[in-house]
Amino acid sequence: MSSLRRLIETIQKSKRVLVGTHIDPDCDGICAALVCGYLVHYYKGRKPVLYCSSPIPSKFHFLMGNWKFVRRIPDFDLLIAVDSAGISRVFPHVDEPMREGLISKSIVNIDHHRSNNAFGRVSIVDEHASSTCEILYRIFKRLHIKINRFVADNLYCGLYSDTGGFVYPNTSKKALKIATELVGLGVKPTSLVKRLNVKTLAGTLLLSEVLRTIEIKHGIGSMYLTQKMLRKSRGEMVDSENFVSFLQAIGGVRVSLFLREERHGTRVSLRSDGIIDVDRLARRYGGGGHRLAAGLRMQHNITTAKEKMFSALLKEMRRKA
Ligand SMILES: [Mn+2]
Repeated sequence: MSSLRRLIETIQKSKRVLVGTHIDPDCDGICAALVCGYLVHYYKGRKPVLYCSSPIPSKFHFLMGNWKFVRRIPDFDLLIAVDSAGISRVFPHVDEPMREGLISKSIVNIDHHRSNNAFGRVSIVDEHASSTCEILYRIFKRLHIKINRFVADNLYCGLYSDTGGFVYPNTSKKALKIATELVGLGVKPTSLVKRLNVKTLAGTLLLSEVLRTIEIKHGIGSMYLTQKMLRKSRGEMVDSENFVSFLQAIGGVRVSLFLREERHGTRVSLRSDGIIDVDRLARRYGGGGHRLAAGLRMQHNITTAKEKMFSALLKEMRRKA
């Protein structure tokens, strides 16, 4: 049986469906969850619960229509995990025995991360897809489900943001063709993109603090964000989601390292122009992502994390050279 048939059968058989996206959700993760919510409603005539362990950043609220996400795990018998390379991305804060219990339920896994280990009973993973929304578009097409404006807007936003506005190397002919079709269905790119890219003054002041920390050595650009900067600028962590692109845009920077101080350790974002595979490196530290963009978390403080990551990146670059 095809995985699509199994997907539909599983949805129809289940009583309580939970659609879960990953911690620190990005636009693709949120939009994919909303589109999946619509899909489940289409087959069951009843809305599933949407779940995310983090709050949904307010700039994405306009995409949600009359949907909302819960942060407490409700009782469920089917989980559809979207845009999540592993189950711990959906349930990061639960302890091992509890996670085992959650995993024992029926799971559908829809994702495009290369580090996805095909968990779940039904696994629809395509690492060559630009975004999880691209995979969902194909699912809608194959099932001949009409794409209404709500779905079209969400698919477009997922595609747009995971391709960095149709400029990253994952901007394939397929992705552009889908975008064209979505515009044909009524999507208004100008107004959607304006809302997606809107900045707050506090977030912009935070950026100016972070940019001051830039250091470039041996083709590796690094910068960091501390809790103190957050307080000073009154910005929020979510404001810094795309900061690393400023670093990677600097001429001569081949690899970027962006460190963010969290309550218990450091969050690390990595970008590469192709000289090294940052997904492979991130996986060594329990993280992952894509070949040119990946992330991980370390228990160390920002200074130690920076030293460790810098030398790991340098070693990797010298090995490739
Ligand atoms: Mn994605």
